[in-house]
Amino acid sequence: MTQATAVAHPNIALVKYWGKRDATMNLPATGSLSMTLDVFPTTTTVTVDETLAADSLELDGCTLEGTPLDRVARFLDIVRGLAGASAHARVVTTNAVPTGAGLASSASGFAALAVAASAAYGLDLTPRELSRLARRGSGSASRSIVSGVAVWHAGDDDETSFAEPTAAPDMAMVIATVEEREKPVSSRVAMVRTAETSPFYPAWVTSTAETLERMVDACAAGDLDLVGRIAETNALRMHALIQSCDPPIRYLTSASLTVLDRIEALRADGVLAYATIDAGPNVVVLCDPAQAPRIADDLAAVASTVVARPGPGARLVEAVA
Ligand code: 2P0
Repeated sequence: MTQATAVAHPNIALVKYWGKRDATMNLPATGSLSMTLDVFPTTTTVTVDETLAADSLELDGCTLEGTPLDRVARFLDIVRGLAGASAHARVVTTNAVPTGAGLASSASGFAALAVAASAAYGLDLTPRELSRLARRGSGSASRSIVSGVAVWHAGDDDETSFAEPTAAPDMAMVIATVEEREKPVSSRVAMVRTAETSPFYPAWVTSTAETLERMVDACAAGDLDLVGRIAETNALRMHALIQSCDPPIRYLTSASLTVLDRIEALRADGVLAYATIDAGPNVVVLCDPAQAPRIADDLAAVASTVVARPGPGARLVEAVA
């Protein structure tokens, strides 16, 4: 029996991943760029046990079966394939996300699982190999392997599609939660519908490649204002794209728009603040760390707020042979 425990944090994309080129290998249609957070860690322990008849999954004290377990078991199959192993495993995971904060992301989940499972099955993977492995579980998880700001290269194949650190200015994010319910359509399903039905999808794919180049340059130049402008434009483009599906999908609510209005008002007051929004109604404000408390105070009238800073990449915290 071998056991390993890993911790990983969610990440928020400033250039979004929306669309796949290859669903089997989970290769994205475009590259993306994100900041790994220092809040809401996921801790996952994988115990490889020859006596188990099947894989099992426990999340926050509840035993899960069906789709979540199938997804984890398929991921463990990939790890077993790499390790030449056949034993099943017990996966026990806890999320430190306040219930329904909209950040219980598959990114921290599969990043922690990639690190814990590869160690438990005796693999010694490089950060790049871990990022490629995490990508197979969930695309955005490839970025949570990396500390701070990460660029995930779209790549041409499994070997070339991974995330790695990239130079960036110091920044903070104010997470403004306006709603806690589950999203109506999962990202995975919505991405497929977008590619199949939106006439704007080809334009998204070509324009995002160019956006990513400009974002990497703005980050390297340390130009936080330009980073914010590019990020907000990219996020609103993604939502316009998603809304253009047939049947349409709309993640933004009136509460999201209220936060966007306030961010515009803060900017009019000279505060550096730009919005990004994932596949849900909650808004994340990119800002200068010194101004984060002021922005959080302002938004507290309409949302519950948490300030996040760049956080660590996924890491092994314990391994028992
Ligand atoms: C992102 N999102 O870049 C974008 C923005 C949501 C909105 O990555 O199918 O859960 O597991 O590869 O990683 C959510 O997609 O999708 C996501 P899969 P994932 O953060």
